[in-house]
Amino acid sequence: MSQEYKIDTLAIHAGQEPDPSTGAIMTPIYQTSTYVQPDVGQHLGYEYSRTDNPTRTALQANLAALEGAKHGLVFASGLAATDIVMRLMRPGDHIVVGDDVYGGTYRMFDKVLKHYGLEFSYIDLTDLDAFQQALRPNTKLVWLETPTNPNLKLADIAALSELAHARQAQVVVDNTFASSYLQNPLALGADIVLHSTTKYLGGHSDVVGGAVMLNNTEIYEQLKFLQNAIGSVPGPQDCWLVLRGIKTLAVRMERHCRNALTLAQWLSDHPAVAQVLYPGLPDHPQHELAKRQMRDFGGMISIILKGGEPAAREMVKRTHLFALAESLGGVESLIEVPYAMTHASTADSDIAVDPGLVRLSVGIEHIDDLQADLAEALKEL
Ligand code: P1T
Repeated sequence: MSQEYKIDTLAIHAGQEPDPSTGAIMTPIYQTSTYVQPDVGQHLGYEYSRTDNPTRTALQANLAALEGAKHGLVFASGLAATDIVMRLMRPGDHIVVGDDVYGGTYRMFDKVLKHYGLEFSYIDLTDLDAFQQALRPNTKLVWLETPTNPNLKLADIAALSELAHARQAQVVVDNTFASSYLQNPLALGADIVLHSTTKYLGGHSDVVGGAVMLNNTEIYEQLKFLQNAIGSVPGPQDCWLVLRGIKTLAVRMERHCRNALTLAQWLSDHPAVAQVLYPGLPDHPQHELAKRQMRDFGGMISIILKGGEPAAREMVKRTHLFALAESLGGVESLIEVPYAMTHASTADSDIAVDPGLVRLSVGIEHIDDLQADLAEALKEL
């Protein structure tokens, strides 16, 4: 499919030709584990579904197109994708990580991979001097989220990539919070883009998945080898759900962004709210970077309540439309307290999450209903 098409069009069509045997416009769910071979050593393109499956092939091509990448690979979850990328590392390698990442990412690095001889430094990547000082001769990888989960800090992908490349380190951007619709890190100089497709790409809170997109064919071959060798692949039905979700990515993201900006502005004036963290607000420390680096400001808002942790825990019990749940990026609004939920594993670490921080995944419901729900929950807090 032509890379000239806009992302809205690619989302619907890339990687998906009508099925040649029936004309079915939707990519079939190839619910098969294996494929008949005409003779020993011959096959019709597929041998075994851990290695490849046509529904997965379609999703991988679609995701690559969304990031303007040559290659895409999908995995059973966002963390499975993270695990595969980290298997490019060798004992003794050093990885610089943003000091604000998903709690599960931190947990994998600190509780699993550290024991395999990898060294991690957690750095505030909004500070380019601190970043440069953190680079060591054995730094092989820079791992960043932007916007970050849950503090919504932004990292300058182009500047960090330039500095990292000067020291022969590769840059991985976890693009989950922005989605491919709002930000394309490879075009800004990053080497690998990673997504939890569970979030905006899937978009309907009905599937768990992960993806990696990149241009470097040599690294792609290594990752593809690992995908098959390790086996953390998604099934065809899960791939199909993500493909289906992506078709409406553009329209969903536009509504997520519009709703979130309206709520962020309104929350900024609310007496119970000490601080609103949203890149679309002019007082966000990286607002100018957000305007340069992102197409729009996203659907995630974090707020810090004046009443601290007790107020945060009370608020999330009171909402009706905003469901108290982990995860994000679905059409329905969610609310949570990262300190006690998604980021509980970062307690006593270099990752600082305010106990009074409430994270909102703003859905695509009507803005009036969402605002009324929050207004009611914040009353006299
Ligand atoms: O849940 P999984 O599909 O394995 O994705 C992990 C992951 C990776 N990167 C980011 C930025 C994420 O936010 C996540 C998952 N996050 C949540 C479940 C959450 O509620 O924050």
